[in-house]
Amino acid sequence: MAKVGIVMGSDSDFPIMKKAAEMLEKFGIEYEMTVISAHRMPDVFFDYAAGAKEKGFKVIIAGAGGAAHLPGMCAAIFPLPVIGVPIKSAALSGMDSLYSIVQMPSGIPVATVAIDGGANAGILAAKILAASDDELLKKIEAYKEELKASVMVKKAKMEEFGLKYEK
Ligand code: RP5
Repeated sequence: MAKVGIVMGSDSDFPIMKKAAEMLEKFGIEYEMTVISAHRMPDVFFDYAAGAKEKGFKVIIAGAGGAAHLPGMCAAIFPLPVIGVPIKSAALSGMDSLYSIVQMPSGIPVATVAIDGGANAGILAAKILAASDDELLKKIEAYKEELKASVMVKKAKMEEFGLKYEK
């Protein structure tokens, strides 16, 4: 059963939102991904958000651009955590998406990641699930070690070229 719902306002959001899916796959978390526009198909949207808990979702990752109401409206209906991904828009470079998603009224939080922060949304969803899943927590700790190792490789390469780190 999918534990995470990934929803985006348009297929044009997919290149960013697939990064969330890739992270969930890395951690072995089942997810369901779909396109639903809160503005263009409000009835379909409402059924999705209202049925998400019964489907077994523990977290929803919602991405949208422009007047980005999808994450906030998911959070208004779904009682568990919603992570919002502001998609970079053509007109305002994603500032519109960011403000639309992050400025939620008190009582209805959306955990907003960076503009185009699809990967971090996936990691954050994994961390939320890891609070009650020790096996998953171990995978996240291993991932943190991977990140450190990748920077150590970069550090070594830099030093090879004579650039010293001061510490
Ligand atoms: C939003 O409008 C979507 O999330 C997308 O980021 C943006 C543009 O949608 P399209 O015109 O590409 O379908 O609802």
